[in-house]
Amino acid sequence: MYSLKIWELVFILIGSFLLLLPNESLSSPLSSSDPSSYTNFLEKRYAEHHEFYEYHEFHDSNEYHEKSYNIKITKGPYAPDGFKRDVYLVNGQFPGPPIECNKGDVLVINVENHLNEDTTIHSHGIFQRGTPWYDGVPGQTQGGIPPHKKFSYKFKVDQSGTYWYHSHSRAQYTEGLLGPLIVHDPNDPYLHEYDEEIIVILQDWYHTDSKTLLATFLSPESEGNEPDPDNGLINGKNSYNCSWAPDGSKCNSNAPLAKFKLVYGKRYRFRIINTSAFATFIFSIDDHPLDVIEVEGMITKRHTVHRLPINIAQRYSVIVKADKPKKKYWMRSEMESACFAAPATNLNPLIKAIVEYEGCDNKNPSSTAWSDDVENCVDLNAKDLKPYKPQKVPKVDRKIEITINFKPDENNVTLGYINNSTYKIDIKNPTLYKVFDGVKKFDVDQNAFILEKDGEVIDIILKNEDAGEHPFHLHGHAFWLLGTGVNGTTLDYKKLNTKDPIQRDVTTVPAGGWAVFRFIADNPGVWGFHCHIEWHVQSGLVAQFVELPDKIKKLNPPEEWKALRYKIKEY
Ligand SMILES: [Cu+2]
Repeated sequence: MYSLKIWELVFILIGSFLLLLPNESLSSPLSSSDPSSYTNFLEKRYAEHHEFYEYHEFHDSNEYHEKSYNIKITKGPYAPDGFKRDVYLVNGQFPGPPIECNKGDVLVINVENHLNEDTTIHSHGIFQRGTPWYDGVPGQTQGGIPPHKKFSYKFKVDQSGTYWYHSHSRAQYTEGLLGPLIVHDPNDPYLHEYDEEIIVILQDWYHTDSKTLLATFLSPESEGNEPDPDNGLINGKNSYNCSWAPDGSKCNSNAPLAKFKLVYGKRYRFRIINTSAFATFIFSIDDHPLDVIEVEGMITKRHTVHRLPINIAQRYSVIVKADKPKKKYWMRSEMESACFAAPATNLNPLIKAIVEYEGCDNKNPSSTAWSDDVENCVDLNAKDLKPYKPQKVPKVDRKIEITINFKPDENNVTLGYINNSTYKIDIKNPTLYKVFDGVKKFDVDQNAFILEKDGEVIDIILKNEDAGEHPFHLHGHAFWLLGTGVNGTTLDYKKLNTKDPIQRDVTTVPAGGWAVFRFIADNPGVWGFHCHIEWHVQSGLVAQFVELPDKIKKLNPPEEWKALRYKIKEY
């Protein structure tokens, strides 16, 4: 029998203690500037069909549990699809590593900004109840984190599901400053209906930096046509036809695709996140049906689809059974380029990854795509999604009508308008600071809606006069999606679904159509409401809800946050 020597025991004790330390530093080759040393965390993690995190290691929900992450933001050369360019890296990784916690945890994100520009981190979909200063929106909830400075976000997470974090500063997230944020729930009703989890990050990808793209987009020459992506990625990977790249580019046409290894007989929860700047996708895995069980934090009744439309910033969890013949299959993320304003050239809109069973042969997939028709440029039909548990939807108190459109300004630059007002970011003096000062009126270009009554039930009636569709996102809340419509902006209030609507935080407002969102004004804060097409954020299709200002003023924001006011003067 093997007996422990005393020094071994000491090592084990120290080791166990280190394991118990909540501060999880995501290791990274930060000292290196060699791009080949950068890691793709998602791939590394799932290459060995790894046990997923500690989601089964839930602690007592009554105890205080803090989970903290250190993230270092840098910029460096990287070639996700074989085309080399400068990208943003989080801990030297692209896309950024997953941030995970359990429901009820306090999440701490310590950000080190190693860039020569300011940045922010927004935890998309997290309500920030009691901590509105940590929502990470420059101009609305905080001054940016200055170059080479640190800032910590610390907030309680009383929700669960699939989220993501991303910079909300300029268009940084479109160049890689993003990652998944997953909140596990010991009481998830589906917890025992899958064996492992797999995160799938879909994104569109540009070979030109966002500053250059924005300069063109926000000039008369673009006529409001958004820049089309050059490519798309799955978990930060794809290949590219380098004959399309400009002369002198550093480009390798044989960049590898993402791979997902499955074990026959296991059931997987795929958490799919569209982190694009512009593109909506239709996601599928050949021969494998997808059972939708979660929409942006809301657990739904199982609903089986073969092809899943997913617009920007939307998330779905689907359960996939690995019960098909042991071979390789294509995972497909079809970019809906039909929704683009200008036709894309030199773009392969079919983004693929490989799903392979353990022990299958080495041949490339020869599987064929599902043939189900999916309507272009609209969401998965909300009528097919039902909350897992029945909910009572409160009656409306106040209706806020918002009309959106695009038109040229006095310089002939096409901008986005919310009720005829294009948003101008106040980078020096963001709204939440003003609220603490007692400011009650905001400039017209702040597109601020003030919600003063605690518990008031608000309906946003969004009318889209534009010929394109817009995925709208509300911060600080999930809203009940009461309905959407195409063919005109008039709607019949009596036909809205107030019986069993889903709640989510991003919905596509169809081209020339409408959508109605309901939420309860019970979360003191300044909450952004904007189209999540990043080019439209930059062209002013942004509003904000100043919610319960009297209650905001009773909160105690941290000194570190106060110090960020006026720090960033130019944007
Ligand atoms: Cu938009």
